[in-house]
Amino acid sequence: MTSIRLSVVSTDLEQQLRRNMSDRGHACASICAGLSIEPTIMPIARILVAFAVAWLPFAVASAAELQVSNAWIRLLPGGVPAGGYFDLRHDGKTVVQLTGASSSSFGDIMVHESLTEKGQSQMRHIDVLELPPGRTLTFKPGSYHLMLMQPARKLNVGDKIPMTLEFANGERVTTQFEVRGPGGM
Ligand SMILES: [Cu+2]
Repeated sequence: MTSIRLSVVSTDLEQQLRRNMSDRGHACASICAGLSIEPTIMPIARILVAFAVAWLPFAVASAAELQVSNAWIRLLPGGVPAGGYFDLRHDGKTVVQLTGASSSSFGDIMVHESLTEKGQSQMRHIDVLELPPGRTLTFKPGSYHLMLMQPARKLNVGDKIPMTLEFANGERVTTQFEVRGPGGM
């Protein structure tokens, strides 16, 4: 539970820092896009980072029920929305429901499933994806994927993009997604 509270705190804080920056009338688009923080705000940020690091051992211990691995983004040419893929392992006791994802790097993210119907490949929007205990959910090309739309900036192969998976019980799991080329994997 500690990890949930922690991630919510840091998200709120990031928003607050951004709000502070824009309240003060700074043209901070490029700074915000790079997620760096103005020098005057640094002391607050340092305290918060120290706080987060102090709690890290507890966060890791309690976040173990939901584990994301092999998280990557497939970058496609020509302005096509990128796809987000990962394995989600659930070692908890009850069913969890994945409801969506968010990232400051994308304006809109949807959970989709690719399927072939009558020889036509299509995508279906998914509101809630259930994951029973002891199972691994695999997002991969041709199957479940995160549809990553409205990129905040140009992505490059090798970039690491933080992405937060959101669950119906309020839990949030943030993972770094590695940007790869169309060949992926
Ligand atoms: Cu899609």
